[in-house]
Amino acid sequence: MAAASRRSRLPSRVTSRRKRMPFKSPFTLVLVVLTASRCFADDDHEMEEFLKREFSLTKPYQGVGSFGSSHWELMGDAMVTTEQVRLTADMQSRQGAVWSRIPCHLKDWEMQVHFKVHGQGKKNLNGDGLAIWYTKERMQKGPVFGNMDNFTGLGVFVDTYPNEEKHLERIFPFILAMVGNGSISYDHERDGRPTELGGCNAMVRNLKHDTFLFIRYIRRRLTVMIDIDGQHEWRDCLDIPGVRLPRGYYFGATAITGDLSDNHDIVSLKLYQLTVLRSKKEEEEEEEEEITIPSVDNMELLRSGDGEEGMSSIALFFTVLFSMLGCIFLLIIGLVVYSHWSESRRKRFY
Ligand SMILES: *[C@@H]1O[C@H](CO)[C@@H](O)[C@H](O)[C@H]1NC(C)=O
Ligand SMILES: *[C@@H]1O[C@H](CO)[C@@H](O)[C@H](O)[C@H]1NC(C)=O
Ligand SMILES: [Ca+2]
Repeated sequence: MAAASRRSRLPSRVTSRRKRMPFKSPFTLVLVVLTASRCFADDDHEMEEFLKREFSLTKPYQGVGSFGSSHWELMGDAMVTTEQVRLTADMQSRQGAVWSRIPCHLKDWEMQVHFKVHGQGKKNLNGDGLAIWYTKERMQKGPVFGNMDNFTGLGVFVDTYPNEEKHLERIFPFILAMVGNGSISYDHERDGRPTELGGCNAMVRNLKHDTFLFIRYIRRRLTVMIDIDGQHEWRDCLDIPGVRLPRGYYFGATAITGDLSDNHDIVSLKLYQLTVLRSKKEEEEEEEEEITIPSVDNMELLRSGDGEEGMSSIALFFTVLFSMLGCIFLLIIGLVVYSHWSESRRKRFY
């Protein structure tokens, strides 16, 4: 379709890996593929990246929001200016979205999101956040950062408001990823914790410098990184293998405000096609089991980990409480026994 061009701005991790990956012969390639088992599987493959213009949204956003040539469609309160696509303005009860019109059939890809969240509200008096999507559905309004609930596919949320008051250990804004299969609901009151794949905190509001979010999907491994400190360095946010996403879904970005608000801006979305070398065996395996419903391997493990974490602080509290009570109890028993003993000793002596 559109002409592909080499990317200019690479996360440092990828750049360094590329340099030391020249496969000299098919033999070394096979060797590397064989030895590079699980942990390093995704990093030790040579990669090429091409910007796919038809899935990218960049200045000057030509034709976006009008019928006709644009590959992107606006919805709700979203509007285009010369500087950004503003999903919502800093006003109450807004919903806005921008959706790709073309389904994406790429196997391995990388989405670089240049975004901006800013507003008048003081910390925790702003909301609710924005989301980046790769889903079967498109152009649906709803409660999940402006998209429908029970979506099918991947959502990466920049959640700027803590709805659940209890999680003291979690600092907001918080970036969180979720995979839906059409019947999994996003729990807004709990900031999506029951269904999260993982995430990280990210102080992205009201910054002078540019902020980026980076979503990479290679060989069923989902990696989210952020560059928000103005240092042009990517920081890991989450990295999860065994994420099964069907091909032919749509990219989109949405945002929502409620009682609290913010400007939620997309400066650019850049999608890169990744050309990843696969062994014959891998190719065959992937051909055999075409993914039709999104899912995540070992989701129970991810969840139980979270459960234990939640338990542990309560468990710790009770452990400390009961050991203190136990100590006091033992002390009293000890004192009673001692006084009895010394009394009886006195009686024996006199
Ligand atoms: C979606 O995921 C839930 C929870 O993992 C599961 O119970 C349900 O069967 C899945 N639905 C489909 C259509 O696969
Ligand atoms: C989402 O799915 C859940 C569980 O399958 C269901 O109870 C709920 O009504 C659904 N919500 C919507 C908006 O479809
Ligand atoms: Ca929230």
